[in-house]
Amino acid sequence: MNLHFLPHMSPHHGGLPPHRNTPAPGIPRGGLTHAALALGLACGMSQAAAAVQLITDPKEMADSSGDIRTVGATVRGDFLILSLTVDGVAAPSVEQTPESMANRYYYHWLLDTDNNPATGRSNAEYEGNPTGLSRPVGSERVVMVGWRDGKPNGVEVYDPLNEDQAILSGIPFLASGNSVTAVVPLSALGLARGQTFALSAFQEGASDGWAVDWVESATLTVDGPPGSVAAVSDPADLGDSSGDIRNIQAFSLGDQVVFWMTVQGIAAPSVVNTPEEKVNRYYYHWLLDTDNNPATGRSNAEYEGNPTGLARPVGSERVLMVGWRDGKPNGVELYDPLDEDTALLSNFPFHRAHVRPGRGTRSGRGRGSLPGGRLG
Ligand SMILES: [Ca+2]
Ligand SMILES: [Ca+2]
Ligand SMILES: [Ca+2]
Ligand SMILES: [Ca+2]
Repeated sequence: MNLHFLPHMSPHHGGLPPHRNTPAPGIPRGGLTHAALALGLACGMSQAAAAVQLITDPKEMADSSGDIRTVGATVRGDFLILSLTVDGVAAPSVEQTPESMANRYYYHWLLDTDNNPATGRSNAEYEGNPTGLSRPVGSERVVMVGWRDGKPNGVEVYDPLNEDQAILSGIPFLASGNSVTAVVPLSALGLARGQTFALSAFQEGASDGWAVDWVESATLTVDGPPGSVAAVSDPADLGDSSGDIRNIQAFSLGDQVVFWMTVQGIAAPSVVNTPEEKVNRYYYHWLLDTDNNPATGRSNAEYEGNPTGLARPVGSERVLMVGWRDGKPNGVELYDPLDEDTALLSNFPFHRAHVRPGRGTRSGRGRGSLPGGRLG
């Protein structure tokens, strides 16, 4: 589930699901972590606009794809946007990988969040061999996007001193042409606005005897216009332990808009995650008042004849819906709420990011099945 897409028009609407679940009060929600759900729309994405390029790196790898050439980062509100450009194709199909090479690429951004090479995991050496970098970092966080056999293979944030426990998995990323871009909440990185950190990266893939492409580092400040992100918070007020909206955010990324939602419990739970007396059926809607005029479009001041009690109602021209039923997507559409039966777009990709509450393991995913000792 990645973001390299151009949404397609769908002439037929799959039939909108009912727009409400009747919640029952009184379910305790102690001990729950929150989960996020994000989605992006691409319309001729311009990667150059997405992130500032900070680091350049030569061509070194034997594979025609995956050789890091630039690394970039930019801040949008509470998110860090990380990018890489490579030779060839960032996330190639199996056919695009030369026969003598392996379709298995692991991109890593290294974040030295205290800007101190003496703390965290150093990239001055790897598996006992010096990397030869002139400006090594000591990383406190790694953001990894793995790609294997033409599909995502481990997309995570982790502490490199505790690799077996992902801090956040399933983060939104976009692989498009020669670039890959990831969207990570600053909170998962332990970064605060105004602070300085160092950034580096490497790509280790299965080609050419697990050759590694190291890059030098750059130092940057966590800034960027906070006003470029719109954010709204909401209290817990539903009976189900999952699906209760906590926060919505949206920001532009190149030619895309990324919509982000965090909920109580799990955004897209499996059937077993839903309490027995509840229904595994969730419909998330982002309402877009595209002319910023509550008097036009569909008002959310009332719903089915009842006032909603909102202090700042909108009049929506567009609704983005992600439906989830029985542990699977169930209606992923953009529509005009005054003409609900016609989807303007359908089945655009969305991501489900999970904060892991306890001990999660990366074994068997991502680099977990590298030859012994590769993880150091
Ligand atoms: Ca390179
Ligand atoms: Ca450090
Ligand atoms: Ca290099
Ligand atoms: Ca309007």
